[in-house]
Amino acid sequence: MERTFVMVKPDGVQRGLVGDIVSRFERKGFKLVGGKFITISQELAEKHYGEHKDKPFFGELVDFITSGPVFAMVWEGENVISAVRTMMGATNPADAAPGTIRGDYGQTVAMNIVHGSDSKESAAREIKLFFAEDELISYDQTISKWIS
Ligand code: DAT
Ligand code: MG
Repeated sequence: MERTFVMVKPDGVQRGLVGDIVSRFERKGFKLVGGKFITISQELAEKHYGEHKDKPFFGELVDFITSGPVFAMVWEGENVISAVRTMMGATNPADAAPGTIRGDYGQTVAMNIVHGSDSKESAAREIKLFFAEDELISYDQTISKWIS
């Protein structure tokens, strides 16, 4: 079963949106297999956003993501990587559809509330960056046969 890395960013935590965001993925039927409330170090931020290191906004991005605690999670489910991206909405909340997390709650690209892996490769990389193997919990849900 596919897994993805999701994180409520410092703005989402400050605005009290952790519960709403977790609830959206729960109601979709995805399974939470890991979660931790942490403040990201400079080093971890630079690794996580390594693909953007040459972009003009890289410094601002690293400052923002380390500016307060985040809620990091791993979610599991059928096509969960692309489904989470769809549920998050476009990178710039100004372009994100109503009903998506960014479309419902965000205004600017610098504070777009939530992160989700964009491919199988980045999901594997990001999960490993934030979670040790024994922090991911395998368990059965009796409801799962009615979901996928
Ligand atoms: P996403 O988070 O949708 O995967 P991304 O990987 O292209 O988007 O960019 C990572 C984050 O960087 C994004 O969530 C917000 C920030 N960002 C992207 N483009 C930006 C820009 N033009 N100005 C400021 N921040 C930007
Ligand atoms: Mg990205």
